[in-house]
Amino acid sequence: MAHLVQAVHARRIWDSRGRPTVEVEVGLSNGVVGRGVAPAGASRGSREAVDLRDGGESLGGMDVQKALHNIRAHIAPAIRGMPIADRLSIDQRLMALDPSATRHEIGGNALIATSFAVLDAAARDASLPIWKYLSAGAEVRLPLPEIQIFGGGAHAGRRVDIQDFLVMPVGAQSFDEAMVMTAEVYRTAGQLMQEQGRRAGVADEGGWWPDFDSNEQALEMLARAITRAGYRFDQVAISLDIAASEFRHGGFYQLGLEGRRYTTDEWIEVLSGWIDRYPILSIEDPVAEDDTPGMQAFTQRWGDHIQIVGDDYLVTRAELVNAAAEQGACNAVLLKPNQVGTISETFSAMQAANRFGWGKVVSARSGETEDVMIVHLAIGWNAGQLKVGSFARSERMAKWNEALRIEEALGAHAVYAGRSGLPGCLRNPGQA
Ligand code: 2PG
Ligand code: MG
Repeated sequence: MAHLVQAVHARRIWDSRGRPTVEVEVGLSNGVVGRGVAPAGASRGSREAVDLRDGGESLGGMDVQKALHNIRAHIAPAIRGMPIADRLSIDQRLMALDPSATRHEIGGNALIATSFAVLDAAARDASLPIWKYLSAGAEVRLPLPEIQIFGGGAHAGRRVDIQDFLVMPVGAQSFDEAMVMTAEVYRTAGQLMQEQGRRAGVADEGGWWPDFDSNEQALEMLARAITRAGYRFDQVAISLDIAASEFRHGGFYQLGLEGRRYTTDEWIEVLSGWIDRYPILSIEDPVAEDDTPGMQAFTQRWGDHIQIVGDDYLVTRAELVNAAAEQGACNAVLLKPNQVGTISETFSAMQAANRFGWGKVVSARSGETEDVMIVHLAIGWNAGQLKVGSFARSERMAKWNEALRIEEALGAHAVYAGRSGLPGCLRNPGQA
């Protein structure tokens, strides 16, 4: 018998920054309940689905009562009575409630929390873990993780301009070993900061607070931490999220820390120098979301050597992935479900990336909860890469730990993506 959506319950909960967010529970006619939680970004692309917030004085304007109201008044009646097995139709009904790209009427937070809850309920109804429900028997791999060691940009009061200094354990043999390598590098980086009198707590996603005199100094410190932890750069490589939309003003890339401003061409020269000097294997949003010529020039120069990920630039939308591929911009997509609104649309963006042989990085947001849905998406869809912030704070660790449990459940069938999670034909950073 088909089990139907019977009840949709919305509540306010709190995220890792202590801000309100939306949680939804979807109850089925057979008593099964699925849950979903909306994450929240701090460095947001202007084309993203919006988090509907109440504005006004209370809670800094960030309360979510309007989004909760929309779930109760509009979403619940629209999906009640639909068969849970027909998840795509439910997502389509959600999309039809607010067809605008930015979902500003109904709220991207209301949509994604519901879409997540529906998937959770469908998997529970099938008595399967979400990753297994999604994979439907197809090949899965444990993702290559990207783990933040220093946080910056919008996640650290703009103490440095670059947002994420991350590592990728490309040379690990298993996800378990990848976590060991990460733990060693994270700990060593903390020790180095301590030795230099620069250890000052952590940023929003758990990476060490970036007390540096220049952006490049953070890169030097990261490379040193990898080496001191006992790894070669073909085992643990560097990845950067520049989040460049955040510091492009008036047509210039303006580095606050260094008091310098650059044209697009000059900025690409700065990044190229870093790629020449450090074992960088991936760069996200090297230029701003509206700098298409810059993204094309950067991809032309580096697209055969490193992964170039579009986050603000692509906002998890299939049509933007298609357009970028046609223009020769980017060779990988960041997949953040709340950036677009529903799981189905996130999947479409991934399928578009698949058609071009691009890399796919499933990503959490800087504002998170203990929810681990994102890990199941990365594994169940065989995306190859996963980014959920640093190696501290439980909203991050919950996700790495969930991947370890899934690796164990897969037993002898577990395959760690490692380097194969990246697009093909990149350079060997060991020779950088
Ligand atoms: C990003 C994310 C995660 P935010 O830019 O990739 O690091 O940040 O969620 O603030 O957009
Ligand atoms: Mg980003």
